[in-house]
Amino acid sequence: MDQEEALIAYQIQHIRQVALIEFGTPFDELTIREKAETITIAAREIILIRQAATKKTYAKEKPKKLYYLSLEYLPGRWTIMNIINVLAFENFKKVATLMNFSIDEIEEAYYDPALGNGGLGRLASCFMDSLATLNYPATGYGLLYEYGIFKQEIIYGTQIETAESWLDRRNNWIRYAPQSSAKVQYNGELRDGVNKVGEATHTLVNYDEVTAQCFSVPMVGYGEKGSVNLLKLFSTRAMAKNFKISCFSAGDLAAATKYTQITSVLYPSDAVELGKEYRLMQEYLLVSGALQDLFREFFQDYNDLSLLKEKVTIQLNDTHPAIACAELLRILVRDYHTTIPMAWEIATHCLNYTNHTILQEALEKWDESLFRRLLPRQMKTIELINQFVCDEVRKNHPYNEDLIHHISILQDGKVHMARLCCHICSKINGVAKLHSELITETIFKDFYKLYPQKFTNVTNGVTFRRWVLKCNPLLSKLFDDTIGPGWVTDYEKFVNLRKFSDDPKIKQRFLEIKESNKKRLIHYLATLRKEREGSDDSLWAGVFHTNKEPEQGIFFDLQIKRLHEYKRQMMNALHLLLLYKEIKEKSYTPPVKKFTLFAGKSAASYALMKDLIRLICAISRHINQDSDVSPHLRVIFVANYNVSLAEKLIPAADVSQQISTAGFEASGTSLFKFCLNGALLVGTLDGATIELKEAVGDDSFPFIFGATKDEIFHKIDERSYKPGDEINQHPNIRWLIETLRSDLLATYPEEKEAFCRIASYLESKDPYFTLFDLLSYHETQKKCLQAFTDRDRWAHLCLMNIAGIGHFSSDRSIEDYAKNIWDLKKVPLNQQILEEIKDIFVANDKCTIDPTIFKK
Ligand code: F58
Repeated sequence: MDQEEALIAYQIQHIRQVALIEFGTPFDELTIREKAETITIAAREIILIRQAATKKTYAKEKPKKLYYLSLEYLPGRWTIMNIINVLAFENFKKVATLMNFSIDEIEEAYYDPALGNGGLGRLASCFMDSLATLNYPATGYGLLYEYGIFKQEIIYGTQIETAESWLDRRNNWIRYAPQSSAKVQYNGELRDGVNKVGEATHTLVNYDEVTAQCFSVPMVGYGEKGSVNLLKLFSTRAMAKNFKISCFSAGDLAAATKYTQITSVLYPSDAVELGKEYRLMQEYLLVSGALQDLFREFFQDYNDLSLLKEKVTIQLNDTHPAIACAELLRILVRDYHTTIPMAWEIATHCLNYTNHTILQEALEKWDESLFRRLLPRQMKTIELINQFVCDEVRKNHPYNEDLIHHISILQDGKVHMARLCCHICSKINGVAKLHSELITETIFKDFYKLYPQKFTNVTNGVTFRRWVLKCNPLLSKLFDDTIGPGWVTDYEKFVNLRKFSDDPKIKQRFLEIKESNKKRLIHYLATLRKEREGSDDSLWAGVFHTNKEPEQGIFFDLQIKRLHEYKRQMMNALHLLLLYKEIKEKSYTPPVKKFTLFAGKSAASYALMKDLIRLICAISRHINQDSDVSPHLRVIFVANYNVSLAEKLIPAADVSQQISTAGFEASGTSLFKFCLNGALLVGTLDGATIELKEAVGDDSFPFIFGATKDEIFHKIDERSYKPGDEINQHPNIRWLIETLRSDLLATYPEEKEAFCRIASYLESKDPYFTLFDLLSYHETQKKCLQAFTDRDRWAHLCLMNIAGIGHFSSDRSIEDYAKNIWDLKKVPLNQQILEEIKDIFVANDKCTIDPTIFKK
């Protein structure tokens, strides 16, 4: 038996052993779910070894550490990704064959961790991957929501939200971490006091105390040298102390479970008072838990608080954890007896803030009264901070109360969280160049005047490990064979793909890979339908096929992202209606068959976007059933978009739609995943598209259209945009509005009402310039179909696009943060420590290898 065979034999035996220990049943007799758990537990061994070695390495080196605070993560499934990251996947495939299980089934056995809404949460997860891969000492903090983002079902074209109980089944990657659990106080009254150096302090009495139990998940870096950092998630659920039995005895179950419920749901609706209170409770739970853990770790290594500045950096992912700005100051003065100037010095050095949007409605503001009642100490601290910063500003800008009005953290009965961040944080970054510029000109204009040195940019990126290595093995192999396998961790290698963009064999191979990914996707969608509806007929009616075999050469056009007005799925829907009209009237015949696929969730309370889902589904139904149009065009809406679905959709795309109103998409991140998987971008000059275009080169980026940010902002400032003018000037647009109000698409009254609402909205407001950009969009889409017919040129363009993607690896983003914001150094995993820990495992391993294993 050679070394590789011995390893495989060991792994098989290990899996069999785990099956017996965990389930008391031989592996072959387990259910798929049990098999998946068994494999997870077996795979965990090497990861726990690396985790222990990482911890010991950090303990030895005592490096500066990053504490990343985010209310959201969207990690995607862990098991297969982790196996890939520890370089065990090739062997694992052989194990799967020998043990007769399907890797896909194992992957599907777990639910997606549903801990985030969209881009912001997914970005946090890409960053966790890169931090571990690049050996940066970092811990992520978040919440373990019982019900994460809702599960979306589409029933008769309507979005129905159901609770996603992703944690129902146990997940073996999540482990209780009692040493990081924390006590968190809410409500109560303040008693004045002084600390040991005479600074005024406030002590809380008569408060409610909640235990935040901590659970940790290994964040597994890629490759032989990857570190294993931790993601620590707090939960209040299963803690007996959090259940107020006295309230229960008095007949008030709601009061009894008030604190066990804090982490029940991801961002509960903020439309009602209770919702707001829960959200604020969640935010403080995370902040308090994380900061307590941070100090615990710090005092394990040091006893001098003046070192905190050198040893700790904290990143706030949006303002959701902004209370940390007040809490860090408060803890330093109240619990660690620093002077206020020293606390200020530390906090303003350690904290940093990333902004993800310029949308006013997304900037967090809390009612002062609620804040004061729930978090009296933090409110007191904010008042002191505000007094201080306003005094300072008044000193430097006398008689300028207008400025104070704009920068005061407390204004009009609200606590402005972004303003708190701007005053306290050391660095404030946007997520793409355009966005970082825009925040200094719009929402943070006054702060930019006060603190220009704080503002910087870090353009987003995505991890190439999940977003091509895992989800697109065929294309990954093509990269191995062209630019060499180093691309997985060396994003700069991608430029070398330019050399292959004119190589006929490579182009042909690229096209074949795309075709095969499309086929794989269609088969997957068909099985989904079958599972949900008992029959896959409706799916096959929705896609191009011959006898339930996907047709070849179809153009796949994807728009997959959260539904929002500014993302303008509406414009895509209207474009499809126009296309329908032209095909029906025979004024235009698409040069290639086009398959448009939408996916994305709408916030439960976002009525207009729920109407839009109805519209897209109605358009889909109408087009797919029309015998004149459906031979050329098909449209489907795929329910319940999440990370795992994205992994299946993106490798099959020919183009992606990045068509936001210029200026409103801070960055976007799916554009990078599409590009990496060889899809071209149809879009506006917005967010990171501008930088991607620059990196790829204009000639290879031909499908840009629409108004620029300057045009849009000019029109907004002048209030000069009148959607009615578009309707009057363009018969096609008029036709669209009339069609929405007609009986063409609607099949029942609710649909008719929804489409009429959309028509009125477009006609009277159209705040995101849908009608304004629509016609140039429509033409660009047609140009795109035409371009697709030249297969050779298309393949060349795709390869040129991939060659430009390197810069948009989250590894590069993390290097930028490390250098420009965190001043963080890499700490390579100590190989001697790793070997020592491995030895302990081997010495205690009772598993003997059965030499006949390959013969059975
Ligand atoms: C997104 N924001 C941006 N927010 O929209 C996107 O352009 C950017 O690429 C991405 O962040 C990463 O920087 C985003 O996802 C949310 O999901 C918020 C969650 C909390 C409520 C408001 C939306």
